[in-house]
Order: sequence, then structure tokens, then C-alpha cells
Amino acid sequence: VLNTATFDNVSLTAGAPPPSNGPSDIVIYAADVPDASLHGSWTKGSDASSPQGVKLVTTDTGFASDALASPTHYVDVAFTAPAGTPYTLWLRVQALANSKFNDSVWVQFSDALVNGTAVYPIGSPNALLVNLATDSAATSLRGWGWQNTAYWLSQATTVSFAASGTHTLRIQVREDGVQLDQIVLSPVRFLTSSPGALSADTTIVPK
Ligand SMILES: [Ca+2]
Repeated sequence: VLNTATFDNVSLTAGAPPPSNGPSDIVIYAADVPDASLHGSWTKGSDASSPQGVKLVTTDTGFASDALASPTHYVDVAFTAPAGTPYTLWLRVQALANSKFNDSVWVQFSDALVNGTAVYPIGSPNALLVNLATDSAATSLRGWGWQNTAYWLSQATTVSFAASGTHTLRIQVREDGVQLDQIVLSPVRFLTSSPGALSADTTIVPK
């Protein structure tokens, strides 16, 4: 029994990925976002299923909007990333009442690049559309889900940065009632696969 246990332990250790010397995942929880970064209808709410029990929420008033150069309802999130490393974006989103009219945001960056070209810049009407539902019936909407695009669009979801240092990610409301509790930018682990499920997700990505 002792040998088996020891072998299992060694096997698990050997099977784990080696410590990375390269860029690591950028993981931002709602609890990390300063209150001063919340604008318009965005506020913090309590949710036992969210990291540190905090999520970002918007009131459902029937508001919907295109991406705006000067939005009213947005969150700015600062993060640090090196130049020239591709990161894939993932958001954990929830729609209030699992409604298809409450399940989407626009994402912009201060200085993101795709193939050397600026994309989704803050201060412009261009943005990445993240819509949680996976089709127009929206039967996939059940609690939290990880998403980075919209089912009817083909969009670049992997970006890099021209300069090393601090960057800003902006999340605008597309359909109010939308909620958010985790933002991940991943250079390796979730570069091509999602951190979690599209529906009824319970994944907390560790820091
Ligand atoms: Ca709404």
C-alpha cells in the first residue's frame, strides 16, 4: 500500500507541467477591480460562486448598445503583459435570469495587436463582441459560462502587445443585465481552449 501511494504521488508529480519560465496567465477577478474603475451601471455584487464572493453586475433596464468611443457603462481593468506574446482572452459571464437580452459585452484594449495591426482600440467604435449564448435560441444560458466571441461572428480573440508594461482592457455593456466575475488572458494554458464550460460553469481559474 505504501509503495502504491508513493508511486501514485510520484506519478502525479511527474505528470504535472514543469514550472514555466515564460509568461504566465493573467487572471483578474471582479474583486480585484477598483470601485473607481466601474462606470455607469456597473457595480459589484455578492455571489458565493464567484472568486472572493464578488461579481460585477449591471442592472437590466432594457439597454443595448453598439460599441462606443465614449461609453457610459464600462469597466477599465489594468494589467501587465510583456510585448510580443500572444494571449487569448476569456471572460466568465452570466446573464441575469439567463436571458439572451442580458448576455453580451464589448471588449476593447489600450494597445492590442493582431498580426501587427491595432485591434479593438479604446476610444473607437471597434470592439470584440463577447456573447455568452451559443445560438439564437439561447438555451445554453444556464448560470456562468466562459466565452470570448459571438456565435454569428468570426473575430480574432488572441492578441499581443507592442510594448511591455501596463495595458488597459475595457468592457462595455452591449446588453445590460450582463454579469462578469473573471477575466483571463492566457499565453499557453488557455491559448486554444477555454478555462471552463459555456453553461453552468463552476471554474475558478487560480492565480
Ligand atoms: Ca438587458
